[in-house]
Amino acid sequence: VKRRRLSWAILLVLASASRTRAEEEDYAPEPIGASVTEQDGVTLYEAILPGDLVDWARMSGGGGDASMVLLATIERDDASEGAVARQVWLWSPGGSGVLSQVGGPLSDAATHVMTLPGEKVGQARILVAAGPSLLGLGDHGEWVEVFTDDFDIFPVRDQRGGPPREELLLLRSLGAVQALRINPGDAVLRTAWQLDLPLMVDREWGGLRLETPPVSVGSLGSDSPLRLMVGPEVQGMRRIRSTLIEADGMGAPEVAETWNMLSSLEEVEESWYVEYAGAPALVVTTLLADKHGVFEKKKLRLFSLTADRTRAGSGPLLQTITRTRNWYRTCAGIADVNGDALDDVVSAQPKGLGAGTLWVEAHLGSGDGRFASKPRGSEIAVEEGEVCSLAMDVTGDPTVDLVVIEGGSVLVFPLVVSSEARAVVDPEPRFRVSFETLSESLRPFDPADRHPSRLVVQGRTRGKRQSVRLIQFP
Ligand SMILES: [Ca+2]
Ligand SMILES: [Ca+2]
Repeated sequence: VKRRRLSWAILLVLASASRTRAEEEDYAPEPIGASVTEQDGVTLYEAILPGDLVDWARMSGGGGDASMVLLATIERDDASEGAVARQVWLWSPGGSGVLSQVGGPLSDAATHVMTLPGEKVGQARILVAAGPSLLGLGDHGEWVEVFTDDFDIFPVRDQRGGPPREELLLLRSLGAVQALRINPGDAVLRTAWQLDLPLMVDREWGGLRLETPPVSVGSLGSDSPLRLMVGPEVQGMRRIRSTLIEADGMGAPEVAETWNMLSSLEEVEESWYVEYAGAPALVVTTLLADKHGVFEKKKLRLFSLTADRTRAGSGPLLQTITRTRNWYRTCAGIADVNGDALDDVVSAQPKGLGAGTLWVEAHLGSGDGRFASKPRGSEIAVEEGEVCSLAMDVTGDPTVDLVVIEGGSVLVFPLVVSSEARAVVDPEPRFRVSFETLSESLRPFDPADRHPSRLVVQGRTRGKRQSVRLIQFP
């Protein structure tokens, strides 16, 4: 780090000597590697990669110290040489941080990395999805196919975008979801169970494209049954189908179809599966389907997901209009902000035509599926706070926090939990962690039952290197 600072210092002197040069020429690419620093009141772990990050996964280690497995492109001088190769890296952020290569180069068919606990305690397997193949490391560090499917394979994340439960490897492919585990007898990957999923037809591209709706894992603790949510699938602009899958142990999972009904012809813009009042629920934002007013504001709805054989669809528990114009993104989550042990719905909404501020609103639940007539609200000065999350607890209290990306900074606003308060968050963030650049991605590093979760963001360094950052808030 010292050497880097020194070289930056030299470069800064050079820069001031020749001010006409473009700023991007002033910084040489930083060395590949890992570092740990204290910055802006947080502990910041950073890995600098030679190529672009494609995917990452958390890997549990012995003693509770988790590592991160990264899949990145390989920097090449000769870009015309066909497919860009990819490389897996193992990053152990603890101590001063170690970044090491795993296995040999992969083709650009490699799109995802995943991990699965190994046979021994503290051991894990690193797996790479490349089209319909799952690759694992052979005895000599070479990538070998350990599993194959009929269609391309994708890992399933939890509903916050974080790591799912660890005992099974959950994979989604076209029209199916399956759970793999390592067979204790011969250490071979076997399918524990497989379920067919609905197929949706997408006509957007002039032809027919078959798609499987998104699959996510519920963020209940490891002592609860595994729950997966498939959807939402909107049918005929009024009804929303979600498929709930519950798997207890290794046996065949139970499947329940749930239906919800929008009160008018609406198009679903954003959706989040949540746990509300101890049961699975769905939050969506919508816009009117028949008229697209330029200044139309997004609608917010909360539905409970209950099995429904009639398929009529239950109406929303909560329906409200946001302060956000139709072209901005919002975020929503569940928390108890008045401390009555009943869940409330919180959402963050970019406000105004230019989204110059963020309106944070809480609807207080009264326990019988109803809500207080008047919501709580706070207006905070966040410029274009579109990339936000209300799904993670990063401060450890363990209420979810409002985490927002504003330019190159991560802002954390813990929710105000009080029976009397009118505000939902304080006007100033408790943390403001600033970087050279930040991508539009906020994901938790730790599983949902761990409080606090560390936060994963990515961006570019001054020397334009790919940087992956793990932020640990005190
Ligand atoms: Ca409450
Ligand atoms: Ca918190």
